[in-house]
Amino acid sequence: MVITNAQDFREAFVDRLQSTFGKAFEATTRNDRYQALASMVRELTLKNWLSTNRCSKDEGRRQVYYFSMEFLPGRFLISNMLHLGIKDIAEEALKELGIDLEDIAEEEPEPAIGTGGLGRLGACFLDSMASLGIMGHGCSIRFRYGLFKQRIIDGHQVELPDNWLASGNIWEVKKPERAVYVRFGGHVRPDFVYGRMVFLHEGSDIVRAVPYDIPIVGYKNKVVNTLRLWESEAPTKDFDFSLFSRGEYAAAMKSKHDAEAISDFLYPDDSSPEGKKLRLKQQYFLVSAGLQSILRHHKEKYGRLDNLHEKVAVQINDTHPALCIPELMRILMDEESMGWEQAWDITTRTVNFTNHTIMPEALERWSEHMFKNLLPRIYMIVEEIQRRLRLKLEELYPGQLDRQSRMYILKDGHVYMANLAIFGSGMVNGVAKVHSGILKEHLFKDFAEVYPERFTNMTNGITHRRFLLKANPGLASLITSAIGEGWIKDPLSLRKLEAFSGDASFMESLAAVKRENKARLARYIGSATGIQTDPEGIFFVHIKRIHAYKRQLMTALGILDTYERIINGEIRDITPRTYIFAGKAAPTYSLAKSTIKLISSIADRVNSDPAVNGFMKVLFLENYSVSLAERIIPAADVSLQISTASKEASGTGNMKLMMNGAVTLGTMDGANIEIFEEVGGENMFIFGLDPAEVMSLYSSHSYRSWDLYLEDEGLRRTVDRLTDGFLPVARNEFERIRTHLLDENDEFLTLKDFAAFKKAQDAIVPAFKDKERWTRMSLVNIARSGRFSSDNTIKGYAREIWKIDSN
Ligand code: NBG
Repeated sequence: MVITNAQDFREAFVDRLQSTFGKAFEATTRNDRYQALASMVRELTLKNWLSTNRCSKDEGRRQVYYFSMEFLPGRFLISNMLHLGIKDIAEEALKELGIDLEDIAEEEPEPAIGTGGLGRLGACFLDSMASLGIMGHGCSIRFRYGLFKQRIIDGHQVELPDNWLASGNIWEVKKPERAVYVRFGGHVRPDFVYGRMVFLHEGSDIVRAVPYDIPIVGYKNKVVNTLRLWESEAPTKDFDFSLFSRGEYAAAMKSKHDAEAISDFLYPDDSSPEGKKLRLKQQYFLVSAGLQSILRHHKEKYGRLDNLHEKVAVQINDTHPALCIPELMRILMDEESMGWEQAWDITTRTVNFTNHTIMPEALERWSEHMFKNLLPRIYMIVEEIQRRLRLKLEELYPGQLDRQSRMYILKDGHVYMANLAIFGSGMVNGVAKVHSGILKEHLFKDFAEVYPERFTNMTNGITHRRFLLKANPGLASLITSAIGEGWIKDPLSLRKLEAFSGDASFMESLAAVKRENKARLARYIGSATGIQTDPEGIFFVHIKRIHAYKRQLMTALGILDTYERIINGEIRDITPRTYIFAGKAAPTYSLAKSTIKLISSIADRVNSDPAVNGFMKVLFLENYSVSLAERIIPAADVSLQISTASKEASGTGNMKLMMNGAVTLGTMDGANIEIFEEVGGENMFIFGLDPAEVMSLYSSHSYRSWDLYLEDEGLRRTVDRLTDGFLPVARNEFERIRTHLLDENDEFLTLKDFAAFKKAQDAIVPAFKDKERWTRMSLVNIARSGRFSSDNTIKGYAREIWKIDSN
């Protein structure tokens, strides 16, 4: 298929449609059209995929493998078309046929294999690696249901299974011939073979891991990398026939079911021992399957493993894949007969670790008992790693047992995954300057003293190709008309836009693009929720996972307060304001789920009050996803990034919104601090405690939220509104939130920062009304966002951590 113009494309498309579905063009459905188009794009992709694989074979370049429990790639169709350079002609061809590309793209089921920032970052990195010509691949699990689908029913989050693979996935290629086997349970028997000690793993349950590869297309460079997702199966494929023929049907089906359960759900509920065991099984499954296939590939190519660290870099993301360390040791020693010293040297030069949060999730640990039963050989290796760690620490800090034990991997009946990850990695990094600083000075302080050279920072980034070029075509073409298309390959050149701040017609067009994007979002909101919003007003956007530290609660209380001040006549300015929320709460996280209900209740009250609803609207858009983000972000005026300082490792939504010209209302936290360095206080609204203040407040134990509540009348009124019948719900509905704020002493300092938040929010209205000033702020944000392209971040990883060229 050679396509050079719209006419060729149209003919090929109609031909494909008819030959696939055997229907007249007019009779084909939206889904038929999606399938036909996607199959054409896939065909073009596969050709490049083949040549990339060949070329990497020939050149022997170092391959990067990015292990992550989650990836959130979003839909592939339009992005792949853009990267192949065929979007414009395809769009034109489809238009001639009366088909809207954006419309049929909606047919693509969105991969539900991630929850938030960690997964989306992985996807941005894959995009940048491919676009920069780095041989970098993703490694994860093909979760059949992944994360839940969110519905909001009567204001409550309801979780439904997301069967995203129900009608197949056109982008994946199943590779059964590359399947590998992963062992669980059983026992290990040491033996001597030709005078050498070997470890025989007996009586274990075997699970078959089958890879499904998804092509990751580089931007107009013919490079196609791979996202490899593993699916678990029973080794016999169907069920254990010997059990079945003995009449043990239940047992036969159970082993099939147990094997398949590994790749059923992302982050299964781990409040029970069974749930914990399943999570640990998933982690080992991912790591073992991934490494076996990497090593097999490496051996096929080089016939040896002693050069593994020169040709392979493994990046482990959060501690979920930290078992890469003992598993690589196992393969090198048990299967390749390498000695401990050499295997350890290779492992620590191959593996690197990124931490993505300082929340308790960062400190994953497993019961030693469960770990040992499920992974007996890996446990032995971890024991030996611990023994060597202890010897090293005793040498460094003789007799200082407290200090030593803080770094232990095995202690008090648990396996500490972060300690394993740090001790077994070459480099350890956080994801923004402040976060990496906190890792070094607080969370991982002891290790940073032992290995200062190991710790570094890599500030996160986002792909400007998906979040600007694809998501905001109006802005992208305005930028290209002003500075040419060089910014797509060199995002730092967005800086050139600043020269246009005095160009009235450019600035007018910039404001017009934003207005159009807002009008488009308003139409979508109207059709999805029936609520009318005013695109002339301010669009406040707070979109991300719902979590107490991200303080959606503060935004909600702020709306409640503004609303009351308007109806009391304290605020007379009736500039229209629309507050847009989206995000999922973990199914077992009751405070976060109450926050969703609170936002919905405030929405019910405000949106139905004729005194304000002509100019004030509150919305919670359900089922936040990459696609929904792509819809909302281009239309945002104000980006809410208001986490409790020190808690948000980086944030990447802040970067996506900035790049689309939204102005940040935020705290000095995560990458907001670096955004501040770029744009300065004149181009964003900063408020509240900074990380050092928060940490000293915590350590001094001097904060009492009750005192604040009693002292500040305005604050008291707002908090009381939760439970005094003001909202259209039962009075005890938000008791949980009130308890969190007062009796539990407001862990995330929402009340403490509230006055500063109100002030900053109030300052936004006059700034917005000064159209020239606002458009200039917006331009500065866009122009200085290039630093936050994941291309930059990946160049940093390539240079400092993986030690490869990224041309
Ligand atoms: C998230 C952090 C974000 C950060 C992303 C990507 C997890 C566990 N962590 O602040 O909360 O931007 O990781 O690094 O999703």
